Amino acid sequence: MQKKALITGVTGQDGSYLAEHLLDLGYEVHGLVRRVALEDPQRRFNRIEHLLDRVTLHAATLESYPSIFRVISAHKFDECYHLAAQSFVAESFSDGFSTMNTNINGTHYMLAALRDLQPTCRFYFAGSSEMFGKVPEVPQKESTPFHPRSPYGISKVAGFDLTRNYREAYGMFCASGILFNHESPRRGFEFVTRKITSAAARIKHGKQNELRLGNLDACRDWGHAKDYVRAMHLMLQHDKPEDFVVATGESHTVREFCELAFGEVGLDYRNHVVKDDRLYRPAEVELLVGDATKARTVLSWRPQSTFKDLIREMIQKDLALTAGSPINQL
Ligand code: G4F
Repeated sequence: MQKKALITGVTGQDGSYLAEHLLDLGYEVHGLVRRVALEDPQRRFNRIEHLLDRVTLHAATLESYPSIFRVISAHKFDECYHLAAQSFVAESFSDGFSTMNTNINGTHYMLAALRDLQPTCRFYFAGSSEMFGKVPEVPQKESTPFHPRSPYGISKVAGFDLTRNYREAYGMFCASGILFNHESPRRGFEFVTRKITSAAARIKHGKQNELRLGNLDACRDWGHAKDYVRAMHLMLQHDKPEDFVVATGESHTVREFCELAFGEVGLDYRNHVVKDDRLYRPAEVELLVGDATKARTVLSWRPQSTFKDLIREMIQKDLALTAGSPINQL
């Protein structure tokens, strides 16, 4: 029997890799997208352009329970991957209210609609290492207490708690992935990794002079998004609903990322990166590094891409983009 999956956030980095992965596994893939995206496909669907004839898209928004209810009442899904969110931490400081609204209510609407209409559908919630925030231990694992440091992190803790509550209260198969930072050539330009690789490529091609960054000493555990979507799928194939940390176990500073990325194009980052105090966050998460022992042992999940592979792939794509190559197959 062909399985049917619903992905919220299918047009994003993770959604696009997950859709590809599920299609390769023989799934029928459906995605929730905002109506504005359907009206502007060239810009909004650039990450899933190559999949458009193989996925079914439905107009709905996380702000509207009726729109979600309508889609879930019209189709029977085996698995639901809830990835859509306002995911830029810095933006959550500027507008915490809309981040909370979208991320918390959106998750609650998805869970409530599934409980009422399809309680046997397996549910994946995109939790985040931002939930750990001011970390009480290193590395962080499933049992590490949360201390979020941004409205975004707080909204993800609420989503995590809602997911666990639906599992405990209604016996639904609801699992959360606690995913550490994961990047790729499909990453949005507002996130620091893509900001760095695109700037390095543009500086190399003489299209930009400097790169302004905030905290260069923050440490992150950066993996490849393509590896991380495999973990999401494995979580929903497990015999019981549980939460898993997904991470590489390696942590690097933003400065090291700069050094390697600029090094890839033969430049010294120290000649181009300018520290800008305005880009610091009101409260910073200084150090994240995950212990994915549980995912490794229970799900047999392993990341394939190394930190250097990831940077090289992102730089190559940004060099091609900057040189004016077509953006297909990003
Ligand atoms: O790339 P970032 O914006 O990612 P951040 O805040 O770690 O969050 C990402 O990973 C989370 C998983 O842990 C996800 F849940 C979340 O949705 C998102 O995908 O920033 C990384 C670090 C921060 O410490 C930030 O302060 O880079 C530092 N940084 C320094 N200068 C900068 C900049 N970040 C950005 N975006 N832009 C800067 O100019």
